[in-house]
Amino acid sequence: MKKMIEQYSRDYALLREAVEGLSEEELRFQPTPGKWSIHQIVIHVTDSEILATHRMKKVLAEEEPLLLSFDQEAWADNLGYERLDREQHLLLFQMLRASMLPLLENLNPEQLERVGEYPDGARYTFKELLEFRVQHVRDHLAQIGRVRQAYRENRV
Ligand code: NI
Repeated sequence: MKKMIEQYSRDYALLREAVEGLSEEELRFQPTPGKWSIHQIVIHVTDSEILATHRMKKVLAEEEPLLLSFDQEAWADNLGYERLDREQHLLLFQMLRASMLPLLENLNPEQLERVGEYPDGARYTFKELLEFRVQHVRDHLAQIGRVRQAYRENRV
């Protein structure tokens, strides 16, 4: 659990590192029409974190609460991710993660096993929701790597 919390608290630095020093052209590059740019990925990661932080708090605070997911493509399309401020979203991600640390550092084993349920009946423990958070950033860091590769190939 200690390792999981360490990873959780390191993700902001990894995300920051992944975009640091890239040109605006590279950050805005879309590998194919409809595929997210690195800029859009950063906004998505933060929006996802807002909702997931809410879910994690619900599971800790309420008895088997209802969990809701979001239509990520609709959010990216209809909220004008292009126009949103990347720096603000990076800082928001940092604050969301940092604000959860006092909770995470004081969890007892029973709290880790608390459960929330999605409308389709899928049930997840707090521990699983936390693991998904670390995995989510890992997946999108890999995606950022692939977009950078496509950008380099596109330029030659
Ligand atoms: Ni995602």
